[in-house]
Amino acid sequence: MIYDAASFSTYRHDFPMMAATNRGKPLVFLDSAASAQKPLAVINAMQQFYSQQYANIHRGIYEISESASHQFEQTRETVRQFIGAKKAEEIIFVSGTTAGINFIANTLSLGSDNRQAFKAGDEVILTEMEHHANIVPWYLLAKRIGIRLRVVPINDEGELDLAVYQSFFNDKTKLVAVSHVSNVLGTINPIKTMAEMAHHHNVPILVDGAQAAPHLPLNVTQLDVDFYTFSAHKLYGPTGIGVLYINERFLHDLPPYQGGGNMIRTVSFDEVTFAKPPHCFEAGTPSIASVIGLHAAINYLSTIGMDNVRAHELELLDYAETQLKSHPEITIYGRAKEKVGLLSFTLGAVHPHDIGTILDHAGIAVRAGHHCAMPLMERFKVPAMVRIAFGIYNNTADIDHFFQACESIKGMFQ
Ligand code: ALA
Repeated sequence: MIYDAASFSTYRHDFPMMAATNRGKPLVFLDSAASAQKPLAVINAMQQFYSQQYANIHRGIYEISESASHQFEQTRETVRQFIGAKKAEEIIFVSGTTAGINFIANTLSLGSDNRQAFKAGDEVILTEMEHHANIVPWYLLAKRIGIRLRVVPINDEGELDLAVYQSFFNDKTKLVAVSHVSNVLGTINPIKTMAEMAHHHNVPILVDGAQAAPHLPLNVTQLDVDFYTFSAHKLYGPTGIGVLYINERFLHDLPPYQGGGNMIRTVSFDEVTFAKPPHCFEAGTPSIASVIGLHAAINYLSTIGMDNVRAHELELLDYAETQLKSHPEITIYGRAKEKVGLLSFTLGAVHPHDIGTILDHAGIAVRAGHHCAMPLMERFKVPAMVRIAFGIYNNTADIDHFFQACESIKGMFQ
């Protein structure tokens, strides 16, 4: 299907929240990077599962449990296709991106038969544009074990300095952990190139895909990454569920992350033997209905086509950037050549929280604050920014509402 703006606009009607109000005004939702709204397809799939098909999985020997297990495992296969993984067992269900990154930080910090545990002096390469979810787990390891964090700087456009990245590799480098897309700048990082450079030095790469999976066609095999993680709730799916892709070259090499039911073969007080991946990494009853909801979200997006999602968001970004020309008082942070559809900004000397509050009263939902990226705020020497972020339901009228509200903000503070 080739992108066509007019037919794309009908997707907005699939989202009941597009008819909601905010502070008594029609909702203008420009905060999809925080969490996306849900289409009826997702809401109905979860409601149907809970009301007609609900049972625990991988345990029951009755029909509805077998059917729930089947749907759960079918979702694994659907995720595999969606992200271009080679095998379904490379897909691990976790509670979200944060859990996926903590999973890798914790399992790599333990050793295995074939791999040394992280030790004092080992280095992990991060970047200046990371979300706290891809900083704090490594900071905790730095405090606990004494690993060293190397931070790749960005230029004023919000692009990584790859020469510095290249220069960081040495025999102490144990991992690269980088976001695919910055949640603040919208920059799309050159993951394939970064993975090639890391692998040249025999270093694995973990990618935080939270802000990429909802916006870009993905192929983890082509990107040749070792670990890739994202959340369902930004992908028009439910909260509390996400995906951790573990490349098969690591699948049998990581120790179990959490112990419990569902991840074992045999248990005695003297010895435990474990299930094969992916099940050995999924202890306890998972968020089954959320996995069903994720399945519906991916089916929904696949019907639209991720190329079309990308085309739509680029069109909105282009429209917003054209409007910006008549708003010189708005400073945009993040002018990378490759971006997704979001804009972070400040407006004159008005505090971003004031802007967020005024927009809120106009019915417009945006994020204002440090965006869980305090080092990036420091890099741009601002305490906070306002961010507008587009989803498949947004249209140019939403952007017009936003700029009209900016006019009134200017009026108030002049
Ligand atoms: N990480 C999400 C955001 O950027 C919550 O808003």
